[in-house]
Amino acid sequence: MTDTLDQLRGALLEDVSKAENLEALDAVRVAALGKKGRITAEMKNLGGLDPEARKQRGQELNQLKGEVAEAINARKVAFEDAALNEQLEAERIDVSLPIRPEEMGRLHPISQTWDEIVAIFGEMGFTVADGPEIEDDFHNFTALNIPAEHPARQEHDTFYLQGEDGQIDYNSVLRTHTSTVQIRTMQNEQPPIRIIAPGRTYRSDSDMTHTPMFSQVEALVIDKNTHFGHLKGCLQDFLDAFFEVKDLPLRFRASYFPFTEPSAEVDIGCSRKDGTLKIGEGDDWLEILGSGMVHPNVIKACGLDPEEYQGFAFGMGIERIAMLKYGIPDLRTFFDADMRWLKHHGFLPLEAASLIRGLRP
Ligand code: 2U9
Repeated sequence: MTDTLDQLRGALLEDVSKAENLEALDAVRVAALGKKGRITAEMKNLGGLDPEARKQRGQELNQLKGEVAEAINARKVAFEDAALNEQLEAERIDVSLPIRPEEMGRLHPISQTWDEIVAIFGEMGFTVADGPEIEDDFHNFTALNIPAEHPARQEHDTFYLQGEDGQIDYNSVLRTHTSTVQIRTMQNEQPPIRIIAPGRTYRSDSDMTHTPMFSQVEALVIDKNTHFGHLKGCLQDFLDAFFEVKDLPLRFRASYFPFTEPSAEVDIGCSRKDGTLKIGEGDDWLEILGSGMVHPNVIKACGLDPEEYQGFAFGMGIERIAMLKYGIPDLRTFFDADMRWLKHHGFLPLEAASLIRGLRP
């Protein structure tokens, strides 16, 4: 190779190494290898040489062309790598930073407790049943063995709706319990039945411990051989899971409800020391729910044969058990829509209740 070609090589490789960015590098490429480039010009001169010299010079030029192209490409890759690294550095994300706006929202303790109840009973093989909040007299009272003039009707402090004539319509009530849902289920489905009915209920009652609207969950199991032992086992399993206490002490006290016979109120073991309630320890008792074997009249009213089918039912207030589990002292605060209260007592959405992940520790 002649000195001139060596000089050309030296000059071009220097240009390549001096190019400061992709644009400058491309200019070097055009100046060397483009249509009017220096190597291209040398190629064009080959025609004037004799064959032997042309062959020799052609080979040298091709080699030079390859070397320069390779140098340009290597520098290009280096620029691209540097640009990518710069971009990655600029867009670095600190994954350990806490999320911001999403953390603001809270699940209301009633929603959380409701979800927990559904998760536990779901795991036990119950399905969730739903029904209307405006009911007729039959589903709210008569089918539940509460006939007209029965004192329980007064006790329920029922909200009646107004008829078209402006008078009270005694056949149109805001349901006073979710038992209406169980009645509808028994009317429409064949046993075995295993459902829970969580829902809003209404009673014209308002003081420290009562609000006109409150949430209830009731359960119903109907089959051919269901007995009180099943009720006991079911309540033990549910209450153990809900209060997260193994073998939570339970006490059944004989009671009376028109829709169950026999009926029992259920207490759980607790201690009350220095005004602090602890569930599952101590030798005090706390009433938690009502229960019993479904009254034969109720089974009959739903079109089933009480000689063939029997079962158990129970009901509890969701606000009440939420207050006990989460130490919320005042029932009425559930309905104040106070954001500070919700921030304190509410739950992060990502802590949604599930038995698979375990209820809250
Ligand atoms: C059907 C048959 C029987 C559901 C029952 C109770 C006892 C009970 C109260 C607890 C507190 C309501 O929220 S509360 O005020 N409930 O004491 N509930 S037995 O019995 C039924 C339900 C449906 C067809």
